[in-house]
Amino acid sequence: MSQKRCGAVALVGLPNAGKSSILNALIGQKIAPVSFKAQTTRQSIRGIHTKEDVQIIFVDTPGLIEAEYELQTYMQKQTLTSANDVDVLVWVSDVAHVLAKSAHKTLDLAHLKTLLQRLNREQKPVLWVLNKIDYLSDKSAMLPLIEEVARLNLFSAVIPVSAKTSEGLDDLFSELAQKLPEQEFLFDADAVTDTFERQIVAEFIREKALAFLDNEVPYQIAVTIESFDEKRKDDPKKPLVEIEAVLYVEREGQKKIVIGKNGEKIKQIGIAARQEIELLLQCQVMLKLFVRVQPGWTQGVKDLKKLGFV
Ligand SMILES: Nc1nc2c(ncn2[C@@H]2O[C@H](COP(=O)(O)OP(=O)(O)OP(=O)(O)O)[C@@H](O)[C@H]2O)c(=O)[nH]1
Ligand SMILES: [Mg+2]
Repeated sequence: MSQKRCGAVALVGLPNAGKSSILNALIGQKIAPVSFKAQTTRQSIRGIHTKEDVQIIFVDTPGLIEAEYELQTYMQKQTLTSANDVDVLVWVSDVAHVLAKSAHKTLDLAHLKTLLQRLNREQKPVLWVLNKIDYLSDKSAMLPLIEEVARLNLFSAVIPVSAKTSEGLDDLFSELAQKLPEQEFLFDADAVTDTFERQIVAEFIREKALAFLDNEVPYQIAVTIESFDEKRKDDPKKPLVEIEAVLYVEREGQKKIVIGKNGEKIKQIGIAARQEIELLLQCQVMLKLFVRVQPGWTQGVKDLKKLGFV
């Protein structure tokens, strides 16, 4: 029997690079919130993928930014802690972004080096993933860039992928597998995540708030699950999970915006979130959303803890 390999890999990088999308694509199920807006991920979330003799625990992390308020400080700590806890790091970049910058000679490789040093004090192997290659009509456009970066000796491999089409993800998995320690699996072979369903549900609701609300409002929303009633989940006639969640905002004015005229906005968020949650829980869901004001919650450690950022 061949020896099993198992280990943890953190997906790190700038906001919006597609880290959460890659996690979802790798495990074949959506557990991490995704949006076209930056700073979607606030808390690290783990997805597990097992193939033959290899099990990889992927850790999705918040994108790296300069923190300006307490919530962002919390997010950055999540990323640093996750990077410390794993065996291998994957630096994810948006290929279109990187190519545009390198074409204009604004790609700051020294800055990249500094960011990586901050994340990788123990000098673990780092892979560079160029994501969103589905955007490229000519993939050879990446070659000069890959050669330039190879000369820096920062990365043990460069792997072009697309979370959208899954192209390159098998290569990523195989490359990572070689870098993991030989040891028994830490989870069952069919496990997908060890993150609580409640947390994923709260994140899906926040994801829809990001999708349907503009400006700073969605960034000042925290979602808590007040009740998660599974009593009727195994009802053979009509399986149902009943969920009540609260969207916390910072100000009265924001509460009005989230609710919308005649409650239209919150209804829209609720319908979209319910559809996503039903896919996750594989049964019908009754979702009730409430909006409350917690003044300045993004600014204070005490409020953050109260709202589940521990
Ligand atoms: N075309 C294309 N779009 C992608 C791909 N991967 C991600 N996206 C899009 O890029 C945007 C950002 O994706 P996320 O997965 O939320 O990015 P992230 O790196 O987790 O972002 P943060 O959580 O803010 O750090 C979303 O609109 C995704 O749909 C890809 O391979 N191809
Ligand atoms: Mg994310």
